[in-house]
Amino acid sequence: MTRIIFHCDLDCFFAAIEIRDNPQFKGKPVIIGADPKGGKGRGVISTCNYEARKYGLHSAMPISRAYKRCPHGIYLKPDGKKYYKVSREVMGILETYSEEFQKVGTDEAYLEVTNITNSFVKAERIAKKIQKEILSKVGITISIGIAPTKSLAKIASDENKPNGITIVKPDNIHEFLKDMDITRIPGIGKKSKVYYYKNGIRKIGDIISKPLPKIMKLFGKHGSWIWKVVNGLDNRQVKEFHVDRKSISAERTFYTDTDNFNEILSRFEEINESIHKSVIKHQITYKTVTLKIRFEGFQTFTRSKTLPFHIQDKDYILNIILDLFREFSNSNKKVRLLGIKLSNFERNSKTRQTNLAKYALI
Ligand code: TTP
Ligand code: MG
Repeated sequence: MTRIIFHCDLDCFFAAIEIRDNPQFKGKPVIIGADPKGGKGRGVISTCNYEARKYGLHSAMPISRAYKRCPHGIYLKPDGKKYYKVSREVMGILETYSEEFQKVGTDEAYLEVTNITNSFVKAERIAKKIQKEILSKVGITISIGIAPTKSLAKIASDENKPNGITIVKPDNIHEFLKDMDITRIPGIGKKSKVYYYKNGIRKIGDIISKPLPKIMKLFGKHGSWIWKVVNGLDNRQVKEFHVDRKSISAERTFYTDTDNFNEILSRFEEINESIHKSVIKHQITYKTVTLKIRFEGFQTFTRSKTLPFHIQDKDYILNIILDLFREFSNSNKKVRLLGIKLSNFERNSKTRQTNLAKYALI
């Protein structure tokens, strides 16, 4: 059965919010990031709007270089709290469209609508409705990719930005991908690209045209995953959390590594909050709580505590997590990733409820 999955990604997210709140910036290059200090500033761009991208500016570019290319741009410092609030508003809207919902970053999420429709025409109508609702309630635009797998939906959402909808049907996968550079595939970054290029593979079509054993011989496991992706065989499920028979977990990476306790605390609260939504939905009680922490440089630790009884208590979990975190609070390294895992659990019958009202008009 063909699945229908959406990948929704907000357009130049931080910049879009600042332009929404300062309409006088509309049509001008707007750059969010470090202070350029007249070209002498240190640090990088977080994001910039599409006008600024015309000058070659992009996320992670040194701000001094950006200033040289675009000195007349409007440079603003990020307002993380404001963006976080907007992200929650958008996610709150998206999750009403399907029970199969997975937030994957501040500005992107997957939705699976297979249980709601098997028609790509109807799926497109749903996507338009999402765009309209987010624009009218939040005031920013979002691009949506619609495809039979998560990775194809992600590639598609990037194809027609801003405010685009791109549909990849099962019989159109190869045509859609074949001329794209391989770096469009999620999982091929700057480093692995070099290796693929060296072996004469530049376009996605170069992978499609080769049999799996040959790709595996050249690129091993990574290659076999990439081959599956480009042939529409990524069968990963859409779900908010990693839930299996034994555990439920969630983790978040900071955009910028931090040692600020307030930021760390609010990230723990955020993870805990979202895990508990699922805990309640799946009627789970648990005994073991695990903290995961990764520092700059990728050093990773886990610490667990097991209780003598099963519980379902959000505040209690946060206390345990902060207790486990104490061991690390004096390390002078910055934190890159935090995670919480609940395990050793008992699970009752699962209740599912789809918001059918949303589909009354589609
Ligand atoms: P992205 O979705 O990668 O970028 P974007 O939404 O700004 O632009 P696009 O229209 O291409 O999707 O990231 C979302 C937000 O995350 C972005 O607005 C700012 C932040 N971010 C950083 O702070 N640093 C980074 O290096 C990246 C990639 C994003
Ligand atoms: Mg985005």
